[in-house]
Order: sequence, then structure tokens, then C-alpha cells
Amino acid sequence: RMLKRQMQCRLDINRLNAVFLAIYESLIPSEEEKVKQEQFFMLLEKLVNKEWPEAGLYLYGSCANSFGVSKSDIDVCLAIEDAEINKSEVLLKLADILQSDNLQNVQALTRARVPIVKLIDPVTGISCDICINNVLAVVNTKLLRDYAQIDVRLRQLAFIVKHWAKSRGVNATYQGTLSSYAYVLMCIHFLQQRRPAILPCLQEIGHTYSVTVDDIQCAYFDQVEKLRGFGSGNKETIARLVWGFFNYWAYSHDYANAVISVRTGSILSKHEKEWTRRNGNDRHLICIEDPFEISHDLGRVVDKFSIKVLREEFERAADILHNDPNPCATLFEPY
Ligand code: 3AT
Ligand code: MG
Repeated sequence: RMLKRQMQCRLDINRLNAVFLAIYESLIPSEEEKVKQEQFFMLLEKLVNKEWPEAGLYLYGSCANSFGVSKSDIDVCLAIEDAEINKSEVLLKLADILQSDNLQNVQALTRARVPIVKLIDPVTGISCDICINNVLAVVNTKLLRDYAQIDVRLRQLAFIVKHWAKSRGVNATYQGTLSSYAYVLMCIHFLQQRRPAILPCLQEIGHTYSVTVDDIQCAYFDQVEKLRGFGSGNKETIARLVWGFFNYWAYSHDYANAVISVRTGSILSKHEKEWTRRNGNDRHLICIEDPFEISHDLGRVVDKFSIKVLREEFERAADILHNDPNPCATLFEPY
């Protein structure tokens, strides 16, 4: 009877793996969609370079970090070297240019926390946000993309976690929950911590890439093609990792003292980061260190109400994966 139970268990986990992989596959953007995004980006480049020939235009966020699901918006950064520029003026000028080229719903949001121009491409229906000189985001986008090339399980895990977070309504910083960027860092950290490790810590090995942005030195090993197969000593499947991820955030993470750090590939203490007290509106109830802007806690948006919501959702997910023979329907149930 024991053997029969074990075999049943293995069948269940194999089936769950297949279901997670099918969800992952269904969320990947098609080649056709990628081509449309590129064409739209080239159009924007042309328009921008007519007005600012020296400026650079960069994709960042999920359309460029390889964690974007199908039909995502695209994030674009306009980089202008000139230190004298007035961001609002540039955004208004940019909005003017885009409007006269028949792009739809062009809006300059000059008073937002991150000022942007929003627009929609009428040909493809793609929505786009353009910000000015957010070069750090372009660099952290590259870091995430480079991590994704080392082991496919990172992309699979992050797609499942992002899909869960969107379905459960815990992916909105304005409501005190976490950004997609924070969730991806949580996944990278989790895979760095597996034994054997599935991901290395790129900032701790010889730097092959280095830029200084806003006085912050961003450096790490980016020859990731040399690291393919790094995690192959670890055979954990995606179903096992998804369960492990939620179990960690539900029952193992030390919320009182710990800071997760992709930069060091380890757990730091709130004490050493001096993140023990609330600072204005920034709290440190769940601590996720930004890999480059190390004074920046991506959990700072989480307040005493939303931390409860988040932790209950982690527990709910872990319990469903532990008990439910067919967990996917409930795991992603709209909240
Ligand atoms: P979605 O697929 O759009 O949900 P995304 O990867 O585009 O996911 P966000 O929209 O949260 O993620 O953010 C866009 C990019 O902006 C991702 C990251 O490069 C940068 N970014 C976001 N939040 C922060 C932050 N708090 N600190 C530094 N960079 C950030
Ligand atoms: Mg985005």
C-alpha cells in the first residue's frame, strides 16, 4: 500500500508539473507579438531622434527583461545626457511630437512620482509608457534578463508567481502590495538559495560589465552563456519549486529580522541595513534589497494592512499546493 501511495504522489506531482508548464507556455508572448513591439519601438526611435539626435531610447521592464507575459504594456526610457534639461518640458514636447504623428491617447503625466508620457499605438494596440533618464531601470532590466538565461526554471517560476500575484490582486504598489520587479527578485533569491544552487550570484563573481549610473556603480558578471547548466546539479521540478517558494514566504522567512539580497546571494539583517524603524511613509515589513540601489527596500510600499494580506496569500498558496490534489484552479482563482 505504501508503494501505491508513493506512486500516486509521483503521478500527482508529474501532472502538476505538466499543468504549470502549460500555463507558462500559454503566457509567453508570440514571435508575432515581439515583432510588432520591435516595429513600434523603431517608429518611436525615429520620431525621437528627429527632435533629439543625441538621445538614446531604451526598452526596460517586462518587455525587455524576459519576464513579460503576452499583451504586456511596453516601458521605454528616453536618455538625454544634457544635465540642464527640464523633464516636464521634454515630456510635454515629446507628447506634442507623438500626438502629431497620430498616436492615440497621448498623455503627459508630468506630476506623477515617475513622470511619463502614456500612449497607444493605433496599429498594434500596444500601450506604452515613456519616462526620461531612468537609466538604473534599464540596467536592472539587463540584470534580470541575464539571470533568466542561466536556468529556464527562473522564467517558469517567475511567470507562475506573477500570474498568481495578478490573479490574487497582490501586484499593485499603490495598494501596498509588491511590484512585478520585486516578485522577480524574490524568485532569483529563492533559486540562489536552493542546495545545490540553481542560480549563482552574478554580482559576486568577476565583473565583466560595469556602468556608473546616478553615482551608483553597477557591476556584475554578464557572460551568462558561460553559466548555462550552472544549476543542472539540482533536479528540482517547477512544481516542487513553486511549492517551495510559497512555503518559504508563508512559513520560513524571518519577517522580523531578514532582508533578502540578490546582490550578495544571501540574507542580510535589518539591523545591519538600519531598516529596523519606519522612515516617514517607508516601512520595512518585508525587506527586499534592490541589487544596485542598495539603500532601496522594494518592500517599503507594504504597510501594516497589506503585509497581512500578502502573508495570508502566501499561506493560502502554500496550503493549496500542500493539500489540494488539483491545486491550479484554486491557486489562481480571481480574488
Ligand atoms: P509587468 O509585466 O509590467 O507587471 P514589469 O517587469 O514591467 O512587469 P514593473 O511594471 O513593476 O515591472 O516595472 C517596470 C520596470 O521598472 C521594472 C524595473 O526595471 C523597473 N522598476 C520597477 N520598480 C522599481 C523600483 N522600485 N526600483 C527600481 N526599478 C524599478
Ligand atoms: Mg511593465
